[in-house]
Amino acid sequence: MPAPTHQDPGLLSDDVARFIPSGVDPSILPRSFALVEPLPARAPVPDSWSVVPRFEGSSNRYIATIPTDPQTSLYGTGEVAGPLCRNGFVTECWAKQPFRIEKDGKPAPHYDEKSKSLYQAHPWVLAVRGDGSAFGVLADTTYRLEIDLRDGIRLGSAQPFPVIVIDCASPQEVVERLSDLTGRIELPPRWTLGYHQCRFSYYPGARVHGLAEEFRKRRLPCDVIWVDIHYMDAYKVFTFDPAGFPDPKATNDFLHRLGFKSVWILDPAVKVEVGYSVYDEGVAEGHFLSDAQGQEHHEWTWPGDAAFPDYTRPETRAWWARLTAEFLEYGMDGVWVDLNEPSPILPLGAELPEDLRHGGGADIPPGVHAQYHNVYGLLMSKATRDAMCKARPNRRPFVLTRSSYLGGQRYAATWTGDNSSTWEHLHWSVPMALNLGLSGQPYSGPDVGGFAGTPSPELFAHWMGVGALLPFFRTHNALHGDQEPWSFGERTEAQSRLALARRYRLLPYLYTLFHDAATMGRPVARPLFFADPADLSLREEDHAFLLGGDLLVQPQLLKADTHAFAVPKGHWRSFTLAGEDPVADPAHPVLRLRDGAILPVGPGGQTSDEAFEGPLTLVVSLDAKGAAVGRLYEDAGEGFGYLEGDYLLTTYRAVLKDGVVELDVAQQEGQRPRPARELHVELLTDAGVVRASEIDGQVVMVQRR
Ligand code: NBV
Repeated sequence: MPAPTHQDPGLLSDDVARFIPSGVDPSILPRSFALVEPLPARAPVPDSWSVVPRFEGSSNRYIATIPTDPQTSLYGTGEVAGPLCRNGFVTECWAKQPFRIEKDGKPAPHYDEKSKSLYQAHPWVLAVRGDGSAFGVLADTTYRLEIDLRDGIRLGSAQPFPVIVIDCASPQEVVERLSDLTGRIELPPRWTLGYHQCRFSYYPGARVHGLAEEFRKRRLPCDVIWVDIHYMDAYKVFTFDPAGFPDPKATNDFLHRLGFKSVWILDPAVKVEVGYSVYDEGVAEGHFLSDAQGQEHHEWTWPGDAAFPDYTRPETRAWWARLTAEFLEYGMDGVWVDLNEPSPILPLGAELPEDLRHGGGADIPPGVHAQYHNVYGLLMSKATRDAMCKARPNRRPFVLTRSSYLGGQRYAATWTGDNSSTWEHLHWSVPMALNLGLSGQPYSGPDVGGFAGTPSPELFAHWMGVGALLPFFRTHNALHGDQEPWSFGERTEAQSRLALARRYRLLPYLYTLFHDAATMGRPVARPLFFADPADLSLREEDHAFLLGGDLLVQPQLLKADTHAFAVPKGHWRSFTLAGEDPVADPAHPVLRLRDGAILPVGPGGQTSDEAFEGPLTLVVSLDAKGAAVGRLYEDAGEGFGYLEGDYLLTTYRAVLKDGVVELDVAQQEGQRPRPARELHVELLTDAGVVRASEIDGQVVMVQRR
């Protein structure tokens, strides 16, 4: 018989409890990296607490099980390919660069729904019961952990681990409570919400300039150009290729003049080369991981034999931050940190030995790589983010990381790694972003068009269509064919232009959602079941999704798409944004607005700055009672003035009274002056859109307070 569960006196708040396996001394449990701060228990867990894990095992296998009934749907587990609903799946929390052996016998990056581990580790499950109430289970360990969801929830690891349970009336509340525990994103610089163009790699610098000019010439909105590893001198981190990128500052200046921002990549691995200052400093100051015998450990990566910084050491994080701050002097606006699972390159799939030694320091105890592997990316992200804040105290940091861990949203946004140019991967773009959002990371997106391979024009157009409506919107590809919006001919370019126009018009709403993510931990892209958690028919819908609470997105994600969308109760009126070609094109998701909602829409533009200037349109969909409400968050888009009150959060309200729709500001918060701008109102009715002046001869009254 397994030992009975010992209930640690562990009520952390009214709806959060921590459990520790019996016989395990809590003081030997490793430090938590998921939690923002250690959480002392307030009181014993009450007898009425319903979700109690059952612990079993000892010595080298620790199991915690939580039975679930057949109506309970399981989600989360972080970055996973395949369907949104995770019942029946097994995930291994172990950050890993996935690959497969191709027909030619060579390994290539690849993942699919059978991949148990991807680049990030989120030891977290969200369970939604039949009645719509929900609980979440957090295994508070950084060690390798198996999450088996084939029959209830079964968590297994070689090390003992505490389990934190959050139990609430709805999945939304569970996700918000999770963000109280593991932190929220910082409000990102507004430009990062625009379109990003990337490839492996735009080389040389002149090509980067040409690319930027092409976007402006073709009038395709774009905010950010990305610079991948070929800018480095022989792939040595913090160096520049003298032939291709002799003057990186000039490249950044050029981009800035055209209204672009730039993000440049950094890899953790440092080439072993005496005379290369980064390596020499690393050796002299003891920054690299060593083996059990104390020998510096090397792996084969892009630059050849390389050593790996030990980010558990505060001195190493400070060293990395100093190098990054110096790098930023060339004018990069953001930093992309890659390969930080960490992944050697050859042989593909190789991993750092689990017995490597991490030095730790301050609040991180020394330990083996088995303990710190899963937080390598999180600690690298933190060091990089800290560097950005220190180097530019008046600018918001932007870091994109490939590897991360539960809570990593505190330091960086993420993307879903090396996907492929297939319809299947287009589909997974949606559930992957949704499950990341349900795991605390609201800021993610796929490589639009697919990283490996070249998409057909049709696939690229569909990917642009849906990518424009996911939180992070970046096209990226490997060393294959071109993947710019104009690379697939005129029709695809026009489709891409429309996808971009939608994104840029929706930016005010999206930015409001990012504000909600930063302040309340609400995901930006949300599963459809958030609209009605007790409606079982919505649980497996993973083509359609919600942006915020009001906008329903119905994309065509498969080539021959026969998907029948589940739709929440209520009246979700479809609409097009003014200026859109109303001819239905399956590359563009159908947009529907919830009845009772007001959607703030901007004028669009070539850059995100333009998209926040000029007229504001409020798209109104009245509910059966003739009322609607919507919110708009505005601030400077950059800097930290918003923390001192320089923002404006407006709640607009529309009410139908005697045939007149009256619209006013129901509430406002913040001290930022209301911009003087035209306000347009569009009322969605069952007969179509009516603009303010046309509403049946009646007038829309806009009252400002
Ligand atoms: O830096 C090159 C690539 C990058 O483009 C990609 O997005 C990362 O996921 N990087 C991986 C290293 C090499 C991959 C084959």
